[in-house]
Amino acid sequence: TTPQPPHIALFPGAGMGHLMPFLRLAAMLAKQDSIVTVITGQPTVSITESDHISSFLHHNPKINHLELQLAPSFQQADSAPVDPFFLQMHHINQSIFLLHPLLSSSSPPFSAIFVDFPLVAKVAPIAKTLDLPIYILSTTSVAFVSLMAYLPVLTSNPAEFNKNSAEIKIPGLPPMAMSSIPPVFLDSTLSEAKGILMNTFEWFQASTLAALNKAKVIKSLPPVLPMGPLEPYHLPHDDDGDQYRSWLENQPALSVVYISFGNRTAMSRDQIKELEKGLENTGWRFFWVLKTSKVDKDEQEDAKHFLNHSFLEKIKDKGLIIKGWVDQLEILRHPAIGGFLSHCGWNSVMEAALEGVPILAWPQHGDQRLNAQVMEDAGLGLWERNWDWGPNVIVKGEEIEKKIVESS
Ligand code: BUP
Repeated sequence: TTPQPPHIALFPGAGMGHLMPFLRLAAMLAKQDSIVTVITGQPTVSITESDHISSFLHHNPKINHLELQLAPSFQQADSAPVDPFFLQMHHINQSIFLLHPLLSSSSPPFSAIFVDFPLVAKVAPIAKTLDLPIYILSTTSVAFVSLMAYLPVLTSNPAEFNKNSAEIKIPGLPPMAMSSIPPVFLDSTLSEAKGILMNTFEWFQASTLAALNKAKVIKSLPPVLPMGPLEPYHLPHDDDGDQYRSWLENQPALSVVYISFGNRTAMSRDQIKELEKGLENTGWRFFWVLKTSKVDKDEQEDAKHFLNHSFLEKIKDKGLIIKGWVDQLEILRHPAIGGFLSHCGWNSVMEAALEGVPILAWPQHGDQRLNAQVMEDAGLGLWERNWDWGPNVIVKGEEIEKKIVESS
């Protein structure tokens, strides 16, 4: 008898930055003749996520889909405004009791489950009762995984951990500013997994990888396996992209700066004005993916209402501003693109590395500052450390202009 192919469950958390690497891995596994089932929390936060899931499944009919219907009893802990994507991670975790019946009733039975790291703590006990090996697919850099692994060690040792000190030292990483440590995701359950699959490649983060795998950070960590950049899948073009495709076709080689801060970073009106000024003064051509709210459902106004009329007049053929989803990888791959002003979401860093596009980093929160440092250390670009985000922090147009010119 021929052996049964393995049946792999893939379980991403919330946001496109988490969904995309899981779907890339799903497509890679399906090509290797595994049976693949993607599990998603429903409803999703953004329209982009639900549209993308539908389109992906439509064009990959061999891949199965299970929906984890989020429990209606879920209550938000307090009424303070919370990032809707973090809230969704919490919501999925609160509804995790629904996962057991989904996993246990599958035919053929599952051979392994690959989960997003914010979900591991809750999925691990369920996987254990089903005797199902659990792996993490990391959506971030090895440096950030090191931090996640090491922080519980630090915090459990008050002699070493002093919140007032400016720096912490983690094996395999340069000393790190205390301020770069994000307060979320800090859970020691990474060691529950059989392996941590990384969307990275060996030399991009060689010393950090070596430190982790030689147990220099913590002893109980499973193998950390670089397998990136994850191979992109292709979905047929939709007509929405025709405008920017033909615009790109008309630009000289390496003449355009691509500007995007990911799918969940909204820019304030004041900061938009400064970025306009900076771009106008550089004289560079640019392709700007503009987001003014965290979740696409909340985007209402047309881009032009946010932008200065004279700016739009002046940049006319030199700049393109798109509000809405674009095919970022296709853009980075285009010969007209010469640079990338990026928030350094990890997928974006890997996509730029894959396509050889230099980055000017403008990270905001979470893992992005650490990713920016990794990106700069690997020689892929520059990070201006003083640039920040927030209601009271505005990076001036002159500074943006100076750095774009300097990094080009
Ligand atoms: Br915006 C945008 N088109 O218009 P990151 C993003 N992407 O293809 P983030 C598009 O989404 P989190 C768009 O190529 C990358 O694969 C992009 O992931 C793609 O950042 C992904 O770069 C975005 O990790 O993710 O969105 O901040 O914070 O959820 O990790």
